[in-house]
Amino acid sequence: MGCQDTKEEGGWTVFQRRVDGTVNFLRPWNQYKDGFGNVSNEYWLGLESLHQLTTNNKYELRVDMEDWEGGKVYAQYSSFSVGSEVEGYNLTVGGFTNGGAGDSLVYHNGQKFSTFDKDQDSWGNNCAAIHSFGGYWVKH
Ligand SMILES: [Ca+2]
Repeated sequence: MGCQDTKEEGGWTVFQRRVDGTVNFLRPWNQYKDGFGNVSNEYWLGLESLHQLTTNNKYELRVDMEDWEGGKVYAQYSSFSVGSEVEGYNLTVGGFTNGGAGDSLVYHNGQKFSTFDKDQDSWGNNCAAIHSFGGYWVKH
């Protein structure tokens, strides 16, 4: 991907894109830290880059989703930042606007980032490992 590249789309920096399943998102911690995938298709920017971006500038977060019939919804947050590695790359979001997608992030606000090989969720087990998703900010 050129792991540190970001793609500007209408003033937005795209840090995750999932389109067609061609990229495997079930990856270990170090790849979520550094980034992976292809910037022109499916990719993850990387936690360290997200931390640097959101530390140096104010960011909003917008999550766009489109179904197979072309229906589009989004969720938007007026503030978004990711903490340092020492802080577990914890998530901070605020100011939710519902564009039809609902709010799936406030519940996880403040949580550290977890992957199957690095359990930082606040649950007794490792949510990312048990449910076999890639990395995310998960409370439970
Ligand atoms: Ca845990």
